[in-house]
Amino acid sequence: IDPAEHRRGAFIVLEGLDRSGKSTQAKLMEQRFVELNKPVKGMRFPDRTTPIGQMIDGYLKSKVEMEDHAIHLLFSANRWEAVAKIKALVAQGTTVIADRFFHSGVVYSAAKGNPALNYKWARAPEIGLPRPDMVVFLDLNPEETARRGGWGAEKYENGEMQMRVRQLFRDLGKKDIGDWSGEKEVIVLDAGGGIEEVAEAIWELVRPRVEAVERGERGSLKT
Ligand code: Z5A
Ligand code: MG
Repeated sequence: IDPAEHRRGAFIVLEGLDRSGKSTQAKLMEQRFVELNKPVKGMRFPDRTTPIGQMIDGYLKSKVEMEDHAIHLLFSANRWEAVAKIKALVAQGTTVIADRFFHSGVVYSAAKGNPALNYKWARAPEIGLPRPDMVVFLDLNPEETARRGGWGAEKYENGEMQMRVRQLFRDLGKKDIGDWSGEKEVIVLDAGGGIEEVAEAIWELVRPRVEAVERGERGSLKT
């Protein structure tokens, strides 16, 4: 391949409350790339398949108790162990779609209300992770996500926690990433419509960003 022709892949993240439709939408987005003949790889966090991921799984299922900072660092470590893979995929031109990434890590820990674990502390172990080209927060009223199947079985799946998480994500929708580009930390998208409708709205946001990456306008993956 001519190096001038070789473009990196994009790194796209879907965030949202529990049951907001992240996994459903990540799959549908992946299919769009496949249909367009663009290489794509889906990933999810926590990745419960690794030894660290299994410890996280035990915590989320309330099989083991863990100190707030300790579990926070495990969630972060679970991302760090995937960094080499993400970078390699993106460098070879494959777009990576992640179902949650570090914004979940920071927001969920900060939402616990532990005075010893504020937003700044929670952000620190995430510094240096690849920065997504776009983070879309699927915004939905927690009362609605609760009506969808399976809610309520895991840690954090209670109304009060979900309300705080939603507020913190909405705040990130107003926060600049801080590199003068004017981009926000996350793009808040109303995810209350039907599955196809939401998929279309996500694609309208993601497609131009992916095309900018393909034209080389966004340079290499930032941290
Ligand atoms: N967590 C953390 O604390 N720190 C971290 O660093 C990370 C995570 C990465 C587990 O996450 C917990 O870990 C989570 C955050 C915390 N705690 N909470 N809450 P997870 O990613 O493993 O689990 P989840 O994503 O929260 O839950 P989920 O069940 O996978 O939800 P989802 O992927 O967003 O939803 P879904 O499976 O696509 O859809 C749920 C159902 O709704 C399903 O039946 C769909 O068919 C239906 N659905 C989807 N879209 C629609 C629409 N548009 N209309 C109607 N019905 C729909
Ligand atoms: Mg999911």
